[in-house]
Amino acid sequence: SGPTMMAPICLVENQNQKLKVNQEAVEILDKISQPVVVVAIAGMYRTGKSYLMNCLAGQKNGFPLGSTVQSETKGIWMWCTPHPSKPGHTLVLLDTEGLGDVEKGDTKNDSWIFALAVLLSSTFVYNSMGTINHQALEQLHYVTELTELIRAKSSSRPYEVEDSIEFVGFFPDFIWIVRDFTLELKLHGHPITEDEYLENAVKLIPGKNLKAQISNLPRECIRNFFPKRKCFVFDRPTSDKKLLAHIEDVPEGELDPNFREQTKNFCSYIFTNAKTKTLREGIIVNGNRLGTLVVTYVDAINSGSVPCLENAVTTLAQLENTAAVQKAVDHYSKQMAQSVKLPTDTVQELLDAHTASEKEAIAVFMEHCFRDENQEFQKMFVEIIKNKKEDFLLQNEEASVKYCWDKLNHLSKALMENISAGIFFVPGGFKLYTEIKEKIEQDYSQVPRKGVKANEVLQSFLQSQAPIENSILQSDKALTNAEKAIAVERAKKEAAEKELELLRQKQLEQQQQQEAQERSLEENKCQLKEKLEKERDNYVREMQRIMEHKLKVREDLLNEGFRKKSEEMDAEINYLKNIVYKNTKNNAPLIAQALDKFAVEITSILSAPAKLLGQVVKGLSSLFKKDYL
Ligand SMILES: *[C@@H]1O[C@H](CO)[C@@H](O)[C@H](O)[C@H]1NC(C)=O
Ligand SMILES: CC(=O)N[C@H]1CO[C@H](CO)[C@@H](O)[C@@H]1O
Repeated sequence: SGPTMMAPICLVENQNQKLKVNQEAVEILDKISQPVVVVAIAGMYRTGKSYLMNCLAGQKNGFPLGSTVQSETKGIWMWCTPHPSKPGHTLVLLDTEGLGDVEKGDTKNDSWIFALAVLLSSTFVYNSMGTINHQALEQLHYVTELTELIRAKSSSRPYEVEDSIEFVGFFPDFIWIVRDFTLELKLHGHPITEDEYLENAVKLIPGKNLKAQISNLPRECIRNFFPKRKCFVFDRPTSDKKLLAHIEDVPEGELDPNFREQTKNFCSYIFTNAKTKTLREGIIVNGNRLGTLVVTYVDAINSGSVPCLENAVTTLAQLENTAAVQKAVDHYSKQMAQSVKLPTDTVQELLDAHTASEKEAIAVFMEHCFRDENQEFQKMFVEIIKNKKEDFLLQNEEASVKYCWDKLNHLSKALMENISAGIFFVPGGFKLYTEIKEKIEQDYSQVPRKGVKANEVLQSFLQSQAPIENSILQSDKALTNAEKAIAVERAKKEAAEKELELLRQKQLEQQQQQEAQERSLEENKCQLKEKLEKERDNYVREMQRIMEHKLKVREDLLNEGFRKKSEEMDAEINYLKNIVYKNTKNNAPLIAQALDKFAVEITSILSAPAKLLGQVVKGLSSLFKKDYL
């Protein structure tokens, strides 16, 4: 759902040398399930960036402006609005307040604020005054610190590549806004575009001296980390200094027309081009995830460690995969409840419903899970579903036993009473008893939907009758000893046949269960394979993108005459090439390996003995005995 915020709220406070997440702001984010487009604006204080934020939010008042913010909290301010041109998306505006403002105290933690804004945004706007010159680049020294403040991976890399190699994979698009721009857009006398102006400004300065190296550092960082760069220059909004200090109160019409036009262009560029925030490999960030990211990163910073994208993704995955398991299990239970009525006629009928429900549930799990390392969550899911299935089988048996028992109880009531009354202990009593017993069996066979335990319950009943049946036989004076012997033999034979039949039924059911288990395994494997391939393709695509960017940077350096610098990039490029090669379709035994390992583990989960099954009828014969004999 979309948010409605009347005013910005502090998201991360930077005070008393500590960063603190504002819980209230996180709660706002938690409620946003829509994907977010996150635009952060950074820049030295009093560069009028709040005015831009207000325009992006479609309001004039909101982000406190530089001239009135002396008492405002340093840190990151947040404003969420429904995206004006992307339906179903939320635009999250982040304003880094007080960067480089010594009056607001310690500026050391400013680097963290800058790093956080980079990590959280999908478009990063840097706002500066005048021109892009040496001083402006120096003020952007924060970018040079990013390699120390941010990590992509938690584990270390091979020595020849920096961790920052993957920054381009998750860093935001970069926009440089130059305010109060008074120069002409010209290079060597030729008109140039704003973008060309920026590109020219971040060209490296030749020379090996320290001064050149220091000047080049922010330039190199911008070129390396931000593949997509854009520049906007703005005229002075008004020449009236008094108006300038209260620009939020100045009627639109009194502002410089060029400035108004430039602001409009900038906003419409953002609305059309600013991307949905993704972490990497296509993991889309919604408001809820953004909130988790803020908390995870700030926790890392405050605990003295470096915020790491990989760890943040792991944290997110833990949370969301737990929820994915729950959603999938709920779906299974719901489907089962809808598709079968217990007791079912056969075990197969229940297993078929299980297979169909499980297939859907796996799809629900796959839809919501990501980065399920070692398939830990899927294994958890498989085990829960297995237990649920066994519960259903058990309930099915219980329902059948109860139903059959009730029916048989009812059908044999008069017989039992007559036995107690001694009616059959007369000459010819055995024949009479046998006829009535057979009638009961026949009536019982006519009862519909007795369920899976129909035969077993009957058998149990017949067994419980055997002793009394035998005493009726033995005391029947109408029969000769030979006839009695034949009757005993026949009873034994019938009992043995029924036992055999039950055994066959059990074996069939076991086989059906085995087959259902194999179907579970196959379905889990099949959907996992699809998921792993998709994740692998996303990964390869991302690595390719990073590689393309590196190749471009390398080529630019070569064209600008920095041969040595360009050659220094070869290690990184080869490293990426190798990753892409290893993961490309036909060269990837990795997925096959993962699937094999998964199959072994799942088989052992699925074939673990069920705890209670098969125990239901065992206690039943004693029930018959207790109640009737
Ligand atoms: C039980 O005994 C009564 C009277 O002796 C008889 O009418 C009835 O048919 C008998 N029923 C059964 C099921 O044995
Ligand atoms: C969160 C953080 O990095 N805080 C640091 C802010 O700067 C002071 C030093 O000025 C450090 O002591 C804090 O750890």
